[in-house]
Amino acid sequence: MNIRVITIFPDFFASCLGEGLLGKAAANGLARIEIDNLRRYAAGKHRTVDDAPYGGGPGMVMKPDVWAAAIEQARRDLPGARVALLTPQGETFTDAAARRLAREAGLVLCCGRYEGIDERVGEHLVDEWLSIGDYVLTGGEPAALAVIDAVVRQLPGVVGCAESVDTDSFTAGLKYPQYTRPPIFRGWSVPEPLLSGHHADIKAWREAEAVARTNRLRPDLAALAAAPRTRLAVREPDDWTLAAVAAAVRAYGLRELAVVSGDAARRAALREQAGVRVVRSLAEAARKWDGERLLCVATQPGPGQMSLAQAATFIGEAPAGTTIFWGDPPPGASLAAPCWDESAAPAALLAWLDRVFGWPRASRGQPF
Ligand code: 6GU
Repeated sequence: MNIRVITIFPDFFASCLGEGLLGKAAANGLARIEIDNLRRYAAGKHRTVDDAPYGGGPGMVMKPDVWAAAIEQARRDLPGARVALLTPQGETFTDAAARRLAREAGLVLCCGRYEGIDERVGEHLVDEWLSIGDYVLTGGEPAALAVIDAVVRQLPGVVGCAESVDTDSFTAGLKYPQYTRPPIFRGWSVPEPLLSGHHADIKAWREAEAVARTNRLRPDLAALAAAPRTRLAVREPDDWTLAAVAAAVRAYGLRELAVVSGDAARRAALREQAGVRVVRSLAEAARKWDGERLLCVATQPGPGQMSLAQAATFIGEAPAGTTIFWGDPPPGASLAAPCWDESAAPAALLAWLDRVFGWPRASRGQPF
């Protein structure tokens, strides 16, 4: 992958990019990282890159012509590259964004300074805006380093063990804790299952720890991390609803879509459709899904309805997975509030799913 950083502080990057896995990735030719000095594109003896803001006020604003020349040169040199502006106003950079960017042939990172770049650059010349979190840095350079590090480690071959990239934090919530010898250190012992040598026990312990820790330390990620073990089930959807819920299942990375239909002809037709599980009755299917939780997004008010946050925790806490059902709830089912009329357009269900699985939005890949 070709990465170019455009900056007025080229020296900022030298040592960081030469060290560790980043340095190795560059040496092995897995990532070619170039630092481009923005001043190269500035005219005049002083190579001025900024000017006073229109409307007055403190600070200087980086000039659009200089940035345009640098970005256009980058697009010529790295055809098809994705051009990102680093700004605290950008979409929050996440591990999912790192995986997305790692699939690009090229990446151009434009480091502005905090006072800003002429707005027309961000509006017309770049493909996206990235921020690394809700705090203000003096410039985009430290953010660019963080982005480069996270993207490069996703490139095939950079981290020796591909499995390690997949099992690290955020691919599926937080990572399980690790221990090495000695088995007892200052009276603190290594959890028993890890010493047992039973691979199945170790795997189960690690999965349970990862879920428990995600719930405890990052409850905001709990439902998100549970998406791959969550099924969405709907009863007798019309074509529009079916298309909408299928798109939601893909967008949020849910495990599957199940369609409940009492009509044999409809079931036969639905079975032709790829990626849809077709079932005759929820009760019958639920017996097969034994051990999983069933959560009904309520279509009528009922006792014990869960708030959004409670529902997210409920989903996150279930190691064996959850089926979210939209339709008339069977007696005794867990209910998520608020309630809607099942006959209403499923917009409210989609909004509910977005609140539970679509946050933080940037980590969910493409919006739908
Ligand atoms: Cl990308 N730039 C600056 N200046 N501050 C930030 C940031 C970027 N991300 C978080 N804070």
